[in-house]
Amino acid sequence: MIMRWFPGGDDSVTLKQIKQVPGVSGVATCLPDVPVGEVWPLDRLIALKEEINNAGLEVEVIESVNIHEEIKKGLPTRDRYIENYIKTMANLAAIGVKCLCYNFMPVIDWARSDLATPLPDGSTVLSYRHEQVLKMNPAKIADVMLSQARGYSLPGWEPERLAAMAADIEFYQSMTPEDYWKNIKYFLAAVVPYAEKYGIKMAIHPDDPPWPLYGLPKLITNAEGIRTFLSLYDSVYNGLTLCTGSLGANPDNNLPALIREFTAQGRVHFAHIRNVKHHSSRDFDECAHLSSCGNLDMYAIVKAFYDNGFDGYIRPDHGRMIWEEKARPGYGLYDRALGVTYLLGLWEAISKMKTEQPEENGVSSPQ
Ligand code: CS2
Ligand code: MN
Repeated sequence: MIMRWFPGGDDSVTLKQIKQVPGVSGVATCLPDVPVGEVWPLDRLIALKEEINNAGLEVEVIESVNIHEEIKKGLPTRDRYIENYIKTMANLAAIGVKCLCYNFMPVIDWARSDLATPLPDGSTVLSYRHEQVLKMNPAKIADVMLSQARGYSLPGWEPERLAAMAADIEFYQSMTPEDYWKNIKYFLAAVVPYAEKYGIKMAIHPDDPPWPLYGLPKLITNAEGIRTFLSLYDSVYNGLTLCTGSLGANPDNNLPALIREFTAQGRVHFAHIRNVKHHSSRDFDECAHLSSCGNLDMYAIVKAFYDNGFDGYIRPDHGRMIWEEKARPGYGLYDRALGVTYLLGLWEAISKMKTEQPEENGVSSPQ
């Protein structure tokens, strides 16, 4: 069990606080100030590892090394950025990173229409209203999101990416899904052999929200898209971050079934587990992790991971803002810590039911 943490003073949550959340052994982190496409310097990674280890935590997961737009666009200049990506992977391997989360979303990483929607209990959450998002142009979404970020960087919304946003969106609108798949395949063909060599499990994050937006290609949104993705490079090192909050925003996605399928294949390396409250098939609020607070069955979700031998990393995903906390939207300490405790509680109960059942039935367990 790990939690996401941002270094360099770009987080209201401290490593010491994370260390005090029972059951958390490490963090998923990144170097948010390295421009997308540049190599992450080894000396900075060594210092980062030291800082995290000194707090008694591990740094085996990176979230995310973002992919330069020219790779996603399939431009001839992509090779330089792919080379840099591989150099970054070598540096990550040198500090002992085992799992690399990234995404292949064109231009816009995750999108929401509001980052502080009040719930009846007075907490606030990130929310998404499809009509509202369609009415805003993408630059306006960026403004809304950044103005609500309380001064913290928003992962995936890097300034250099925003500058080119309008032109980039136009570029992708004429790209077919087939072409986009080809660009993903080209990237995987270049990078996965190095993931194998360095012992780093690649773990793509699904598109968030999991449906088309502004005519941009959105491919990693459901079981079928994930099957296609995994077939592009057949290696356990080409795997998934299975984010229940992202995939679960679409009520058509059957989360336990999806988790069973890909976990049993050994392709899920990182689980982001959170609940979501549907208002329609395209409108949702984020919510507390508990099953009763949203539309996902968290017991069935955790059980699907457990039953299929999941041995990767888990983190709670976005939390609500509660108890007057002032933090990066989605990434306060309190509600994520409650999420950790709930998820570990489910895990303990499920694992004990499994191991204790045979004795209860009078059947002796195998020696
Ligand atoms: C999102 C993303 O899952 C999340 O928490 O906020 O920022 C996610 O980390 C990236 O899209 C993964 O590459
Ligand atoms: Mn996620």
